[in-house]
Amino acid sequence: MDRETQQHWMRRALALAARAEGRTSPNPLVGAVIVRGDTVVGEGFHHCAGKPHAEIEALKKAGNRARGADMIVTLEPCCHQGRTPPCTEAVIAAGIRRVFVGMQDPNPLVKGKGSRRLKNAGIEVTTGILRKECERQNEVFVKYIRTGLPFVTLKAAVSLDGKIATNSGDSKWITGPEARKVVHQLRNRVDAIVAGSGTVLKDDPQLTTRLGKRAGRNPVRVVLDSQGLVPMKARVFENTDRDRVIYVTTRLAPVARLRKLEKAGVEVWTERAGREGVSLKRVMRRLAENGLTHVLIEGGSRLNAAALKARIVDKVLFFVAPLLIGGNGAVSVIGGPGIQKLKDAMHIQKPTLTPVGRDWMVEGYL
Ligand code: AOF
Ligand code: ZN
Repeated sequence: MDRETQQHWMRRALALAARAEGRTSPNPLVGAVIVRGDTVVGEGFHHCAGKPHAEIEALKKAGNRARGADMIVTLEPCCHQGRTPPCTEAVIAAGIRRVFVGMQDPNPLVKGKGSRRLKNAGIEVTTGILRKECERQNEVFVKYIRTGLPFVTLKAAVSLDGKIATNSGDSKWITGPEARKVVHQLRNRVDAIVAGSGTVLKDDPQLTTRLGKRAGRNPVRVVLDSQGLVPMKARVFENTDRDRVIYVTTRLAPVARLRKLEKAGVEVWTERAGREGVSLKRVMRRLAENGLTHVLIEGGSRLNAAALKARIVDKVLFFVAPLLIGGNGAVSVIGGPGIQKLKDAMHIQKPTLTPVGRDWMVEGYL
């Protein structure tokens, strides 16, 4: 199979995998295609953790036609018994002749061993087809499996002069409807959304996914409130029968209120109170341990500053509106003491700029 054909099928596998975006945590997104000559005889993707892997889905579709065929898969096939049996054995048993892999599995249980197992069984394995695209698609899984921490996206909506509200605190709306819709699409794909007490007290947000008629689901809501200032009636605490809500606080919070919140279906995490409230790193680790591997921070200037300082942020997603707000008292997107020297500024890697309605979306990595 020539390089171009391999890439063609890999693009198909990537597109299949993408269908489950936001639904597979803590597992990866994986797509697989089985071809004979130039016809697809089976294809599949991983739907959610605990369900069959992409390779198994594709093999099921292919049936007998898998014998002697080629498999194109975005991630190295697994060779371990996890929630499901090893894919390598199924691939071998089905008589697949060649396997084209997008990226090596960073999971130490599999890493390199999956491919080796296939090769030892006489299957030809080629790795690295559209590797960059495959790694990008699984950036959340890669971070999680390597560090035990979630992949963190910090989202903000700012004016051209970097403000998130006016002098008097008016913040609705800085960006237009198109940009706000993109935010709801993002909420639909992340596992958890984090806000601090400042934002919850000021804006009383719902932190839900609202995509109109189109189906979506709400991420887990996480409220950081080390001092216990957020009132029971805050909208983030609504619909706990449907959504998981985690309230992270410290011993500084009134115990009676915590019991009340728990009665109302809110999960209360009491963390150690450090000099600057709870340790964000600790909270992130705990979220990952709960299978929440993609976390969206929709904080105010204080949480944004704290998250950047704690170095938990992987990606920034700023919606920039062509507005000038001004005012010394108007809050800007990153609070705290900031830096003294420009050489200490954080550099955004691989920034991209995309127009969204009347606004721009600026994306990049830290
Ligand atoms: C998936 N889907 O399509 C592939 C995965 O606990 P398990 O059995 O679901 O195994 C999860 C691991 O399997 C995962 O961390 C990754 O290393 C490997 N491959 N996982 O969820 C798939 N191919
Ligand atoms: Zn597998």
